[in-house]
Formats: sequence, structure tokens, C-alpha cells
Amino acid sequence: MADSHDYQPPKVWTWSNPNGGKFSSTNRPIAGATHEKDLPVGKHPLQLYSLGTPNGVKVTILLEELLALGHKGAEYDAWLIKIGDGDQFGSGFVEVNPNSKIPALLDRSGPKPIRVFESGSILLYLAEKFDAFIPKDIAGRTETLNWLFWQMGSAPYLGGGFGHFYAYAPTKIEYAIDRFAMEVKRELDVLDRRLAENAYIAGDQYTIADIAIFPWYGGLVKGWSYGAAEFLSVQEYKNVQRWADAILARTAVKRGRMVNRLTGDPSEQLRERHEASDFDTKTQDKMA
Ligand SMILES: N[C@@H](CCC(=O)N[C@@H](CS)C(=O)NCC(=O)O)C(=O)O
Repeated sequence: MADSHDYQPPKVWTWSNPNGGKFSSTNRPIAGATHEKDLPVGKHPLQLYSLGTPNGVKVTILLEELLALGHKGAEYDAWLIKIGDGDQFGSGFVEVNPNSKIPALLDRSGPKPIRVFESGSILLYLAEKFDAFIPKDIAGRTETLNWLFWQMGSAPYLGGGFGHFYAYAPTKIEYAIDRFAMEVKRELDVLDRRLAENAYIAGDQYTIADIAIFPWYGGLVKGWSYGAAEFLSVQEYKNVQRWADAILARTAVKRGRMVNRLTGDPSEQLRERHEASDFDTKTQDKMA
């Protein structure tokens, strides 16, 4: 690989693997399955294939919130997809998500299973299915969707842009880090101004917009992402901090963050979730 200052793109790009980046062993320029592998199926109507990343936990937080509200139909099996091992390229997973990215959901409650992929689509599907965490009035619903789509469009600048070049790229490129640090700070300021005037992102109600935004931007201001809290001066975003603390205090959020998690304190990792009581075992582990 040429030094970034010397690089002149060739006429036609070709794939030179590995490129030294953190995900170079699984990233490839073609879609589709690399191997045959069926997905496991548990006993609940909802089958989730995921990992405890910011995109993954959006869904487990919403499912735990729905269960906390008493929606028994939201019971789910959460299966682990290890993206570092290439599980997202197994044939069964690709059938549920042709884009080979977690999270992916299969709703088997009806006569024919319905596949749902893209975390924003999954949040909207579940909110509509259970008529919860999305306002019923057109103005409130639209404001919720405005912010849900804002998250889907903005987070790639945070993860794929800033996080990638600040934490994962094999060389530190000042231009790339500057460009994405600037954009991420602008996004944090958008949220901070919004939350100066509203308890939650879409207004006074906690909605799927909060659930989508919290794992990314809440995680960033809480210092969980990329070791970049000091670099981005996240303490400046006081309203985002206040909002993140309020969301983090919710039991369903604590539970949702544990599901399919492979990092951090082992007592907070529930690698697969099949029953509500799976969390109790973890609480016992913690107290032991
Ligand atoms: N826009 C997608 C993004 C999903 C995504 O990027 N998932 C990552 C983990 S957070 C993934 O599965 N990466 C595996 C890969 O790129 O091969 C969503 O929100 O669902």
C-alpha cells in the first residue's frame, strides 16, 4: 500500500487484500454468501440474528422495552452473529439480509416468515407491529421518523468515517480525521440544540428515534466509542449527556445492551438471549 501522500489512484480499482485495516479479513467488494450455513431457529415468534454493536443494540433495547410494556408477542430469541468470523456471509444469514450486516430479524408469527433488515426498518416494523414508541399523531410520528432517518444517514459519518479513520485505519490520515471529527462534532451540536428544548429527541415522548440515536451518540458522549471522548470534548454536549443518562437509567436499556455482547465485563454479556430469565442468571453471576 502506498503512503497516503504518494497515492495516485490507478485508472481501474482492483481489490488488493489485505489492506491492513481492522476489518480487512472479512471486507470484500462483492456481495452474496461465502459458505452454506442455515440459521438456528428458536421457539419464539421473533428470531433476531445480531451482535451487541450500536446497530445491534437498537433492536434489543426496543424488544426489551416492548416486553417491559407487557407485549408478550415481543418475546424473542437473539442469536449471535460473529461478524469478525464472517458469519454474516453464511447462506442462511444472506437470505434474511442480502446486505450481510447485523441486525437482521425474522418474524415467524404469521403464515409466512417476514424478513426485516436495516436497523431503522426493524425499529419501525416493531413499533408499528406493537403500536408503541411511535406517536400516533401525524406531526409526532413524522418528527420521530425525521430523527430516525437522521440517525441512519448520520451514523455512517461517525462509525464508517470518524471511528474508522481515528481508531481502525492502519495509518492516521490528518485530512480524514479532521473531516470526520468536524462532521461528528456538528452532529453532536445538532442533537445538543434539539435536546436543550426537548426532553427526548422527537419531543416529550421517548420513541424509536431515541432508541436509534442513543447507542451511537449517547455511547459517544459516555466515552464508550473509539477512545475518543477527550479528543472530541464530549463533555461540552451537556444536553446530550443529560439525555443519555436518562436513557441509560432504564431497565430495558440496561438489558438490551447486554444481549449479544462480546466485549466488556463478562457479567454484562448475555451472548444469546432466549428467555427473560436469562438475565437473572447474569445478575446472579454479578452478585457472586
Ligand atoms: N445501515 C445498517 C448498518 C449495519 C451495520 O453496519 N452492521 C455492521 C455491524 S454494526 C455489520 O454487520 N458489519 C459487518 C460487515 O460489514 O461485514 C443498519 O443500520 O442496520
